[in-house]
Amino acid sequence: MEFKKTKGWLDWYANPSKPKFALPEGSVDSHCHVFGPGAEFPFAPERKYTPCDASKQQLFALRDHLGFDKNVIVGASCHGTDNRALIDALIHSNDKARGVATVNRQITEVELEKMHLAGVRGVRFNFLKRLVDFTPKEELMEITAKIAPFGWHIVVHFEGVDLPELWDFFTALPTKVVVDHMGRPDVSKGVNSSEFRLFIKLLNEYENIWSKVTCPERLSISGPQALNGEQNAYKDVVPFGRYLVENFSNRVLTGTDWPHPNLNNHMPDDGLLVDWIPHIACNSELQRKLLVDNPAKLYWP
Ligand code: 0GY
Repeated sequence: MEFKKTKGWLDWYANPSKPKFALPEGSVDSHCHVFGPGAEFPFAPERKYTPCDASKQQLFALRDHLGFDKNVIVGASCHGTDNRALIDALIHSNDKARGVATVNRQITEVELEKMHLAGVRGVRFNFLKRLVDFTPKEELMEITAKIAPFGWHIVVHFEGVDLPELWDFFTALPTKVVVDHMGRPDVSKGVNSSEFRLFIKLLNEYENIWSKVTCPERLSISGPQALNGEQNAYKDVVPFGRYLVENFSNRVLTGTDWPHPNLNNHMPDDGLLVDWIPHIACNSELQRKLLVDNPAKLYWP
């Protein structure tokens, strides 16, 4: 099937730089996606955007170029609850990828078992209206009850402003819960804003809740340019990432978010994203936890 990309779609960066930061051995890119290819794995009819293709081979080549050892592939919303592209990438990864799937209440134990064998270790609940249609909380709780016996976790994706209304739901989840992109704060409000403080309170009060320290390119207002003559890109997101890495060092993950769906002002050089990591994890112990030990606990125990 031929797909026409969403108007204004930005394709992933073709020739990323080689990072200056040498990732520790065994590092995991804990948030990335595959898109199709559409001709082989068609995008879902209910999708809210149509991306460019981004195949498993291209993802694995990026992994090797940047110096990662493994990937955690998150089923992208353009595939809806069709996990075939994700499973295909997992089973061709030579045990170097684990997955986070999207499922609905019809999912059966047999299907979950097959997914587990392929390397799926979690499901994602997406609360962004521009990405998915609304799913009732009781359906999400039914899914939770089905996946919990497999030892899977739940990845939640929401905007920072929506945390107050989602608080009761998140804190009732019995599994480990991994929050995407630091809870997507509005970085212009600063780390001391009531919005980000509420997210910190969530992590302080619930030890089963983890955070991905990801997507500076998405959250940044200052952008990829060097600021004030200094060399680090996405500098305005650093205080958020550093706070989480230093205060919750055993419950943070990071990753590229390649192929970066729905960015509309620039497409990041993935090499620069790797070079952002030592600004949020400032010593080798924090770097090892963020990149190696923590993902190993969740995905390769
Ligand atoms: C991300 C962010 C986005 C998209 C998705 O599944 C998705 O389509 O997650 C977004 O548009 O902000 O995590 O890749």
